[in-house]
Amino acid sequence: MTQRTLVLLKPDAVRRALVGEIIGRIERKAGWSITALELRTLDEGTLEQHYGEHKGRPFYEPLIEFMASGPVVALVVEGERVIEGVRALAGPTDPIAAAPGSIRGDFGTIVRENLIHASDSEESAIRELKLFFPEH
Ligand code: RTP
Ligand code: MG
Repeated sequence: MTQRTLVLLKPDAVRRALVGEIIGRIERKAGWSITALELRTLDEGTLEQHYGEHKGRPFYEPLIEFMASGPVVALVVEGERVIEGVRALAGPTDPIAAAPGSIRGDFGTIVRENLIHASDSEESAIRELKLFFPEH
């Protein structure tokens, strides 16, 4: 089942120069390919749409502020079961709970600054790809 997913390398990944390391892990997965990639600073409107499901939660405001604090790398990854696959490479949300070998487990610090976003379902992927790469 070929899928597409939206991946964001969060501002901490860019600041800590982990972009190459993280993209390398995605590229090494056989059969997956990167079909769009861009460095961009996200505005609050885009972030409010992207993380709208969390509005009202205590971590929402600091999350939006963090995600707007510097450029992110946005990419589209295409391949076999890539939605589930990139989530598995990333590891669980909380880096402390994430196993070594996963991106968050190897490099994550605190739960908010966990380096990577990846769409969590087909519905999310469709919505997020439209938001970030409408022309794609
Ligand atoms: P993401 O949406 O960024 O891919 O991450 P996720 O699915 O693993 O986690 P989610 O529950 O959707 O949370 C979105 C992002 O909000 C930050 N967060 N902070 N308690 C906290 O301080 C807290 N909880 C979540 C993280 O950056 C998380 O990835
Ligand atoms: Mg999420």
